[in-house]
Amino acid sequence: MRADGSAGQACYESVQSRRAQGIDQREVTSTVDGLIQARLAPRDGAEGDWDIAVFDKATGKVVAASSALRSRELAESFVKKNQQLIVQACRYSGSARAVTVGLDFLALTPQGTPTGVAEQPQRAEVVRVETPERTDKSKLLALGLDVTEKGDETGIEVVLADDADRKTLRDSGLRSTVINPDLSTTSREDAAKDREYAATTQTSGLPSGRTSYRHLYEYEFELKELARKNPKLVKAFTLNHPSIEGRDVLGVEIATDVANIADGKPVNVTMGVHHAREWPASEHAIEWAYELVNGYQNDPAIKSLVGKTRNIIVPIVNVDGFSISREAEPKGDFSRFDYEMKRKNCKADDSPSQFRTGICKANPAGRERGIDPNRNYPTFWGGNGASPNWNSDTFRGSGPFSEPETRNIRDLVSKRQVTNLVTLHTYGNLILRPPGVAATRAPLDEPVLKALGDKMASRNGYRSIPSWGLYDTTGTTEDWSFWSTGGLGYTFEINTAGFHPTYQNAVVAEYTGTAPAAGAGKGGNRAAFLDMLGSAADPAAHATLIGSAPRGYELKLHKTFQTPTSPVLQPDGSTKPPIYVTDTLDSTFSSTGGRFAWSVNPSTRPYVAGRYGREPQGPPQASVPLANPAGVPAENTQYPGNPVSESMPFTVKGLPEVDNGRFEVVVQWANTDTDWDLYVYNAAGELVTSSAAGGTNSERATLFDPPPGNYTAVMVNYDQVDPANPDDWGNGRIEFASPIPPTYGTREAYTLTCTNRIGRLVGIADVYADRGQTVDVGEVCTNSARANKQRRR
Ligand code: 0X9
Ligand code: ZN
Repeated sequence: MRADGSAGQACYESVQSRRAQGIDQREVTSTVDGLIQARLAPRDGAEGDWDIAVFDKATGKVVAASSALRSRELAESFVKKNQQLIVQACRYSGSARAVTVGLDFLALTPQGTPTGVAEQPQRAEVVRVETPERTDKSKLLALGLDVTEKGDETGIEVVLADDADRKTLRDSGLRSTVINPDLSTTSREDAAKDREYAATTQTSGLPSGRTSYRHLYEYEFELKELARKNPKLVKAFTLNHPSIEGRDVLGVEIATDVANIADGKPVNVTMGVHHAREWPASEHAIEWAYELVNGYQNDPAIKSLVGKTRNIIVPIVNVDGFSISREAEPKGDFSRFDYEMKRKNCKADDSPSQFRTGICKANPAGRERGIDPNRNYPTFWGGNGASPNWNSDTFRGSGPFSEPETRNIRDLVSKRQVTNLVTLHTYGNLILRPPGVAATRAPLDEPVLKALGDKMASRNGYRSIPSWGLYDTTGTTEDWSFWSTGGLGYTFEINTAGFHPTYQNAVVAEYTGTAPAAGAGKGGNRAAFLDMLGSAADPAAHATLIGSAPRGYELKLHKTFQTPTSPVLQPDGSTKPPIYVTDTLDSTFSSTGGRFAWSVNPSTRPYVAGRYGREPQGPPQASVPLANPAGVPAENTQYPGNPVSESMPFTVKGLPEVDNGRFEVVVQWANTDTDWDLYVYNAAGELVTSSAAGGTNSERATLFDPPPGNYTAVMVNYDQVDPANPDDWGNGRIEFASPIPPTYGTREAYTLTCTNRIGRLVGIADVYADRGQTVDVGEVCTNSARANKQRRR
């Protein structure tokens, strides 16, 4: 197709006149009941920016579209046999007058699979599984069910897609209660509410005013429009690696004088949709882009923060998955062919051969195809908390960074000084910080990470906890970015109602901090993101290099290191040695002459810096016996709904007398078929820890760093073999232990080099910089710099 001028408009908006500037069209008739794929490719090497849209001729409604930054587009959606279609190509900008269009039609069976008959969809439900102990969590995770992030100390919500899942859970012996008996109905109701909201609402309170979940092509177009309308402030860019299906992945950078990416300002990254079905994640990310652009014009506080930082926003990391989920028929039944609930990417290489065929939207493995991009990063990769099985929702992939999605983020984070990073997910109302694995222990930066996480949580009403607090995960985004670069990284789990509940609740209310969001009246995610931006702008939260360099000289910071993955768990339960992954960090500062300040991450990787802990300031408290009151309370499986139980007060002392790193409440009884459960409350009546295992003859509830004060242990008689002859608990006691001291590892340096205007190396130095530190590297562009710097050690 060809066009002489550019249209500069949204190709998907409407069918244009054939004569309109920058437009070309073809009419085609679908040969199938199935899918259309319309691709654009550059012609004769001329790139430019062309977009594509496919319309239903009868109604003029858009069927599929794609609007990325170059002329490599894939528009894909469902069509009916003999449907009349208009394929419209639009020249958005650039000098390419022609572009190549390719159309494919793919027949599908009614079940949405190209090869066979789909199994009957079954009832999908959400249950809350009681996991009072970490061992219960491990047991649950080993079942391979679809575990959500909605949970707390004693339980977690799990999606059961079918009878097989129900049987798996039943056979495990874990206790559960139904939260939502029919997800499919909820999904359809939510879609209807979304249509109603969009039809009756002119503009929402969001920065963009948007009222409905965007399509991939809308994200793409809006990002480039933000850049076109604000050329000095916003730059849209294509990440390095196209997706498996060949889509470009887009981001925007927002900064004063945006083109000058080597100006030394700290970089704040916000991204969404590693997981296809988590649509609110990308909505919050793109709204944040609008927030910064609007705020730069209208809000002096935001303008000031934007002026001190560079902001990168990648709303959709997993574009293939998102497109499929967003364009799918809403089923919400979590069956294999429920593409709406797809989580992973589209890689098929690791599947058995019969599942390696077909395009992602129509393949025999359905939504089970692909790799979980949030298990594919190298840090702790291959350990517990990810699956080695191709069809698991947490499949880790064939190796660390095997996927284009994770490589894109790797390239971004390795080439810039990303001091702050938020990766958005749904759901659970959580702000999670590293580490994802309990055994790793907290980093030395724990107080910094916790303080910022807690501050953001005070805005959106989420719980701020270390990631492992819910359950172990390995190979996640910020576990790599934080432990390898020192940039402060968090996962947000937005909303509590599901992966993409109603737009009004999960996006508008949650972003703006209005009812019914947990952050109502507190500022919402908008305010949490502003806190993150404030942290990026705060030199105390990262490190700063100062010195002087002639105009036009380039400073480079370089670091190469290796990090082992976890020992690699195999599907048969055996373990192979860890893989050593080499990371190379390279960033650039471009001198404008004279004194400079360059905001950077600490030179020592948190991974080798040490682990957080506390030196004991005194001995631990002596063990306290827990006396069993007379009698045995009646059996009670409904606690705390039914309060029947036994309560035993105890007191925890503090400094200067004792220093408790933790306490454990321990109780025992005779028979493992008897079941007592243990709950511990503080003086304010808050549950602080619990232990409610089944199949044991003891319970053990732990609280770390317990504040001194009065506590109450509560024993609930969950089950007796012979209630007439009860097996009472005994030997109750509170045991105390000292805090674990911190450990200190090694320090690492950056290699700082300076090249002059013709690219010759004129200075080199090792630079050590800690968090919060400002390090003067002096006249680094003179040859004596190396000697100077080495003395500084
Ligand atoms: O599992 C994930 O990748 C994230 N949760 S989600 O439900 N959005 O898929 C969170 C990972 C970090 N969480 C834990 N370590 N628990
Ligand atoms: Zn997620």
